[in-house]
Amino acid sequence: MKFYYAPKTRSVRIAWLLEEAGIDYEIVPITLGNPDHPADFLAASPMGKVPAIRDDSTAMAESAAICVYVCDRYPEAGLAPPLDHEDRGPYLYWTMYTPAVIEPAMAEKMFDLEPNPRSFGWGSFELMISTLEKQLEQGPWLLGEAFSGADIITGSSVVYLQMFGILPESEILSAYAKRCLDRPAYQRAMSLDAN
Ligand SMILES: N[C@@H](CCC(=O)N[C@@H](CS)C(=O)NCC(=O)O)C(=O)O
Repeated sequence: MKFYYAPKTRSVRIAWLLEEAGIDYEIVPITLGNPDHPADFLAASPMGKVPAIRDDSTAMAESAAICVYVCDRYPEAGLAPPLDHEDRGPYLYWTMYTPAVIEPAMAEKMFDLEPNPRSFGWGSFELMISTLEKQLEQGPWLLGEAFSGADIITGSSVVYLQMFGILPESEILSAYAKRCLDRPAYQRAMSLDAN
């Protein structure tokens, strides 16, 4: 698998995913802001954004989409409930929670937008946090005892919220971020940034 990567970006999510899944990958370093990206990268990522991958004939970007693809394509990694499992719906919901809810809510917070929970598709920053907190009350993971791809996408976002200093005080969410960071695969993913 080719992994289009840039350090200190959302690429860490996919590095974490590939490390958890035990998939061999070749890093293709991408220089952000370069007006002349390689054609094979742009074919995978039309907006020129990382992370992106190429796996045989499949080329794609968008971290949550990559996560769903990899977990389904490599089921032996055990990172996604099967199609007919009762956790499949919650797994997809919490994987998509990052692009659909957390990231727009982060923009609301960081750019000081007036909250409008009924009109904004992401609800509001506060609602995003309280909904996540409620889901993780039991834990340890979003689906309970089973760690899944949803924790990679949404767990990495909770780590980002903490890094950006906008994670409200929450024992539940801080403990969840720590559980994610403590995973050896996350550590290996982060060590790529150090190289
Ligand atoms: N929704 C995308 C966001 C990707 C994204 O915005 N990546 C940033 C790096 S964190 C990027 O490539 N920015 C470069 C640019 O826009 O030129 C995902 O989750 O994969």
